[in-house]
Amino acid sequence: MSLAADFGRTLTQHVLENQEHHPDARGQLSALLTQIGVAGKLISAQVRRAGLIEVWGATGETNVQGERVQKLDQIANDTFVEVLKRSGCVAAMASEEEESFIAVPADLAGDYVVVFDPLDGSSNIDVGVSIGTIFAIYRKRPDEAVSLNTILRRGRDLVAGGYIVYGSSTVLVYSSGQTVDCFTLDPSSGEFFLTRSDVRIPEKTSLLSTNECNSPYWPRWTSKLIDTIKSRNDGPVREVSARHIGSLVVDFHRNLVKGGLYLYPVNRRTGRGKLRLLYECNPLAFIAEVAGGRASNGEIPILDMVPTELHQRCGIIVGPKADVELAEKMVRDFPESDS
Ligand code: AHM
Ligand code: MG
Repeated sequence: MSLAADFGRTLTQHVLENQEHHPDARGQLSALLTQIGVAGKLISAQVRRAGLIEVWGATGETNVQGERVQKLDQIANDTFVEVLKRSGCVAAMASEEEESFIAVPADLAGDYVVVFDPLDGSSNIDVGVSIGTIFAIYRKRPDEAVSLNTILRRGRDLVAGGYIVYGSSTVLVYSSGQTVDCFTLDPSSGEFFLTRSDVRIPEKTSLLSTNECNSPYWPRWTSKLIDTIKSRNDGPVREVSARHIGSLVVDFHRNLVKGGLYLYPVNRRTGRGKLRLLYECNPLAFIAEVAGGRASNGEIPILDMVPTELHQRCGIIVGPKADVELAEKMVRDFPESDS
């Protein structure tokens, strides 16, 4: 990974220069990625005003410009939907905030299908803690009439994926399969500039991210894995530390850069996971794999899961390859049937 190696290169330049290396390159994917950058800037501007929006919302639903106040996750959703619709590049989309998928009217429809979580980390919105948008892009199958099956695709079919973190700075990360690259928004010029290129996830786990208060609901293997990782601190130097923000996309981004393992296993009592396969797990699994890491539901790679419902949830372990493989081994070694 090189830090700021090409500082000065904008997102648009980078997307256009990369298009010739992409098997799917026809210009529309580049236009779409650029428009996602535009949506990110619009949402970022609203996120920076979040506390004010909340105050205006609480005092009569009208802000100082006389506009109706909406919740931030609604604003983010509407912004993403509108920008994608008008891009001319999208045939269908699905959002974590929408009950059903959206088919784009024929006169505006393009070649791609986009799935997204417009604002991940809902519990952190009102308290000024970092949140983000997650997205993933498929190419629509030729001549396919848009239906639920247009959206229910394996992550392995993705042509691009990424996210935007609204943190101490606004960072857009994307990959179209070759490299993972990060762009930071310069608020004064309104441009995303390349700040990290060809990010590779460190091979060693130095951070552990999980909601440990869920341990009573964890499957057996989870505590065994965490004990094993913590036992690496038996030597004189601390090898692993805990970091958990509670916004998946932000936890993921920090782990990608610094080398962290994120876990949100299924609840052993309900048999259900919390995180959504299409909008959260697949895009991050795609980025993790391109960056040399791994993402698994404990049995198979996340990207190989075949979705059967739009809002399907699953368990996830994502991070450095060796420790995700260790988790998969623990899933095999400590089956629930033995408990
Ligand atoms: P959201 O999409 O409604 O924000 O829910 C997903 C979020 C993740 O960002 C986060 O990691 C997780 O839920 C936290 O859940 P919990 O409070 O159960 O630990
Ligand atoms: Mg989410």
